[in-house]
Amino acid sequence: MRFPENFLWGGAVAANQCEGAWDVDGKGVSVPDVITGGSHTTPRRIEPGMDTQYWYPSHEAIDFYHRYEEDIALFAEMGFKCFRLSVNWTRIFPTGEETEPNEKGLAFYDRVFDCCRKYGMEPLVTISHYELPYALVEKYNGWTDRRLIDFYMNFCRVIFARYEGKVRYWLTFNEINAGTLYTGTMSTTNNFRGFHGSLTDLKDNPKERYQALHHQFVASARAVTYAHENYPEYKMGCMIGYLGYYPHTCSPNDVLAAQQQMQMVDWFCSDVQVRGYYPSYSRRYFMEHGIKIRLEPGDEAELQAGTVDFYTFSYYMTFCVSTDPNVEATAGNLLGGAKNPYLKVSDWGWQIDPKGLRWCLNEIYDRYQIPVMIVENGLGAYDQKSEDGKIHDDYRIEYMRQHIEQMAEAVADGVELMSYTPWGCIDLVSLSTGEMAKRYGMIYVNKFDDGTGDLSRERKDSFYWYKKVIASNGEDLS
Ligand code: BGP
Repeated sequence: MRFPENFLWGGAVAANQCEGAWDVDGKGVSVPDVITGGSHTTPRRIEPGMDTQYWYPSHEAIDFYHRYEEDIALFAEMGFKCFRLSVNWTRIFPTGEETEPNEKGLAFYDRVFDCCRKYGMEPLVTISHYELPYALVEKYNGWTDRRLIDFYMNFCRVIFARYEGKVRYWLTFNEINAGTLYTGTMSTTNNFRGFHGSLTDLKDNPKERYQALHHQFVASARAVTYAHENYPEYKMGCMIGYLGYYPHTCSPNDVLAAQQQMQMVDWFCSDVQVRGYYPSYSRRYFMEHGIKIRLEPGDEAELQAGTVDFYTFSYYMTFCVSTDPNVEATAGNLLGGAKNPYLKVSDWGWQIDPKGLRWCLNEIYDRYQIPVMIVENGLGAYDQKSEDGKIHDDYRIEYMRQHIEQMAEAVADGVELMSYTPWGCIDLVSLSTGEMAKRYGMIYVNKFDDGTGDLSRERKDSFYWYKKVIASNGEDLS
């Protein structure tokens, strides 16, 4: 067997990209609820006015809130052993500051986790996946304010207690390293108080961003320590949006530039969360960029105490790094980079690099020596129905086959890989563009960017293929 016997095959979603029901059963307004839909060519906008001229894709999304039973039954039919999802903070604490949680929100996730358990599926729960009560942006400027650590801990304490016995694996923040990039302002650090307009006009403030990120590190460490002390069966993980960087040429300048990029984008956050302290290279980076992070007494001890049990990451692409400003660029989810002439790109211009996955897995495991999970991977593509009314997504099957082959190689290399949960196992709203047209699913959802569609679900060819892969524990990739 190429994969361990108890390997967790499954799929991944995030609350704000699939649930819809944005104002149902006491739910508050979350950051994604104020972000409009865009496209390949039109940037998304932050428009908290809820202006009817705009389309807000999270409001209905794919209505997982009302259709979770059907969806989880379909996942079970594929044979999922694991389902990664997130808890929407504003279902539990609508503004983030309430002292009592919203019972209807808690009850929803009870139903969802019970449904997973019914099919023997292990829930893997992201506590915060690119969402925050919008009220905390207006009042505190997002994570720049240290008081958010307390609000986050209230949230954690409530969900840890409520879902004991139903959930074992928790991730503190989705792609926490997005906070090292300007795009993190919208998605994770949420320091955009008072702003409305196109995301391309959102001003970057790295000093604020890194301070906000520090608060997330402390929040993550505190949640990990609290979980370890109170729920010994809980396993706590970090989650990194991993972007592999190759030097564009063998010029030492490019090699060093690639190394520095890897340090600050890929390793910095997990070095803090896995090792428990700020890495030495970050000191120079902060000094040279005029960034001074305010640490309170006790922060360092908390970071040291609250290290994670396992490492998880998303993997979509790799880039090249060049010191030549004229090289051709290519697109990405968190950041772009220099184009790699050896790689093909997706419909959205993301470079496809299965072997890069093996390389990343080896780098990660060599560095940390703790279990690793691939919690996102997949191909966003335009799916067209064929004459027979079906989606024959052989391109997606090919993408997954090649990546799973490289996972098997990495396991043979000695990497302790626990799971594979490809992103958007059911079509959902895209993070970067807000589109439905960018589909990742093995299950098609009849929903379109003009708001039409009856939300019905259909199996794509990849559905049957992945079912076979899971049934054979990754042996049959034909
Ligand atoms: C990751 C996010 C996900 C997801 C994915 C695909 O960065 O964690 O939420 O959306 O990227 O990106 P997109 O939806 O932009 O295609």
